[in-house]
Amino acid sequence: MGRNQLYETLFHRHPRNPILTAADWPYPVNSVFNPGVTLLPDGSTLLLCRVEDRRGHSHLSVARSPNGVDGWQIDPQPTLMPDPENYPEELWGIEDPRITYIPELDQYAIAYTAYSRGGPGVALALTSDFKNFQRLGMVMPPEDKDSALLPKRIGGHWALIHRPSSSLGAHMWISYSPDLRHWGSHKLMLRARRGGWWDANKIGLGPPPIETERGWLVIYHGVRQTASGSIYRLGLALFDIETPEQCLLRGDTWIFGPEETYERFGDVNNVVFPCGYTIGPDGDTINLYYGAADTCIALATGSIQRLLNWLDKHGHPEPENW
Ligand code: BMA
Repeated sequence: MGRNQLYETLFHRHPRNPILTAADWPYPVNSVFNPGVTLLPDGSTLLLCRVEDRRGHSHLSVARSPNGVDGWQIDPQPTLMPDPENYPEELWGIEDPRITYIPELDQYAIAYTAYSRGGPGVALALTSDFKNFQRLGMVMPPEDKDSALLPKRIGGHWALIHRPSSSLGAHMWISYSPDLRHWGSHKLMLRARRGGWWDANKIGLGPPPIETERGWLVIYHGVRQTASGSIYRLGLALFDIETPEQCLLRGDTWIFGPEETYERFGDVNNVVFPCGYTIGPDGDTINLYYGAADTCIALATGSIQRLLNWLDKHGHPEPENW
């Protein structure tokens, strides 16, 4: 139940939330949250979950379900562990994966946060079976996170959305590469607002962008600093298909935020943090999977057409980014 029904509800929480918790895990863990998501060719849902152990370090583990709601089969051991001997940037864990299926490679690309003494950076890995992974190493140095690869080349180049941080704020950027290893042509994509806004100073990509006929539909998180800590909420923006750094529409208000107990209270209070979704057979239903309070995994469902309608009504073009 939303706090104020006069705001349109775009995402409806599943009645069985939270759908996955540490209690479901086949080995000892502290928390499971922020999963990357993909629909497998057999129609089942795969979550690549961030799993935190009691050292405080995260690894990634696969949970599969025929209907995306229950009957989860969880890998009996961690699926992808940090490998600090070969990849020192993973010393303190790997976090927050975003999965993109890349038709040209017939592989899934996973953009994740690699965390170490140098800070959090963005790493890439490729897989075709979620058992064997080919690491491409760190592609964006610290401090950078909240990254996903677009599913196809833009003007002949791969495109990676990410969120570097500086003393002037944490904004969304997009960078381009001929080979997934060397990145340049960096462009500012979406700015955090300033001052009293819900998305002031710090924003980041949520799940990978949703490709629509109108453009790339982006769900992003905004972080509000308050006297009792941060509040992570979600906003909407639309970007040009051929020039994804060009923002066509951005909403002013958040569309989803922590309201239920499992979102408000946990290891980190007041966090909803989606890293992936599936699209239903109708091509319109979006099942958004999100970490709740850095503790468990929840599901909310919406309609892509309604998200676009909402942006038409409430969004406006962004002024020149730079
Ligand atoms: C962000 C990321 C997320 C986390 C969120 C709230 O910076 O580290 O993994 O869910 O903070 O703690």
